Amino acid sequence: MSLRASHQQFTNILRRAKHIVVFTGAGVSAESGIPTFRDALTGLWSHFDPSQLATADAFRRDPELVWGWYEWRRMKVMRAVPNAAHEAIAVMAQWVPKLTLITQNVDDLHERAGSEAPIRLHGSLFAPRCSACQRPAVHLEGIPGEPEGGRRMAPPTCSHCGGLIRPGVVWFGEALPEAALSQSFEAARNCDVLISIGTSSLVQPAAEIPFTAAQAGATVVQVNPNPTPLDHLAHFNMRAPSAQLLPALVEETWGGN
Ligand code: BV8
Ligand code: ZN
Repeated sequence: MSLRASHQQFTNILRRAKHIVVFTGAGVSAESGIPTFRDALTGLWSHFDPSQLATADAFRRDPELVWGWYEWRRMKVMRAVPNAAHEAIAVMAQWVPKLTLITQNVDDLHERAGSEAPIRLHGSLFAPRCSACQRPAVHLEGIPGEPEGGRRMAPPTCSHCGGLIRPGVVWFGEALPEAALSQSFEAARNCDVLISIGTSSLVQPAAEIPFTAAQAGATVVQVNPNPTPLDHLAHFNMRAPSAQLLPALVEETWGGN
């Protein structure tokens, strides 16, 4: 099939879709300047392996190092702005009868671009809670400065029980929120199209979601400049950065009419 014909076929599939799932990973925020998980973390954290820092064990062993890392990441997100990919996803939701946004990211750039209530599989940098009694906590106002000494910062303590406040994210080895997980697999089983954007498709159980959609008969589209384990399954592989590709895709599919 010529590239043109497959392109035509592709935009027709999107235009006819009743339910599209958009499934995002760190790559969708890369063009907002937020380092992805697999990029060597920049600057202060370049000699740390994220999967060694993003664990309850690391927080128990060195709460100040782990809290400082998350405050540094939260600061980067607060100083960032949503990019054209986040915005195109929010616009797409206005054209599609039903769009379910599922994100693995812990930043708030989808919401700040206008997407409503994304399903959050791995929590949020903006929902700290007590590591002992689990009560929600609030961050101090304003943007945290570069964590003291560039890497350590004492976590606040819970006003109720004195426990250490932890980031509201799902760490490696922790269970994902049950509701988010079941809603995500339900959407994957019932959608016409699943668009996977900016994820290395390595972290489980999230990485299972596009496979579930394909098994249920959905058309799977991948947007990623690099190869991933999803390559052999995706019906359409768009080898491009999402902030470049998505606005053009939305314009071409829905903009003209
Ligand atoms: C669980 C929150 C069980 C924290 C995250 C084998 C050995 C050891 C462990 C396991 C194993 N098999 C499975 C596991 C379990 C583990 C896992 O999957 N490990 C992997 C590494 C093998 N999973 C877990 O531990 C999960 N929990 O299994 O619990 C359980 C059950 C019941 C009861 C108790 C326990 C929990 C996983 C969640 C971990 N938390 N985040 C934080 O953020 O600090 S995961 C973290 O990595 C991110 O949230 C993200 O979701 C995830 C994956 O990263 P991606 O989003 O894909 O980003 P990545 O950097 O990898 O890739 C970016 C992509 O973007 C690249 O492909 C790149 O090419 C592309 N890109 C770059 N620029 C652009 C772009 N794309 C488009 N445009 C661009 N411009
Ligand atoms: Zn507490």
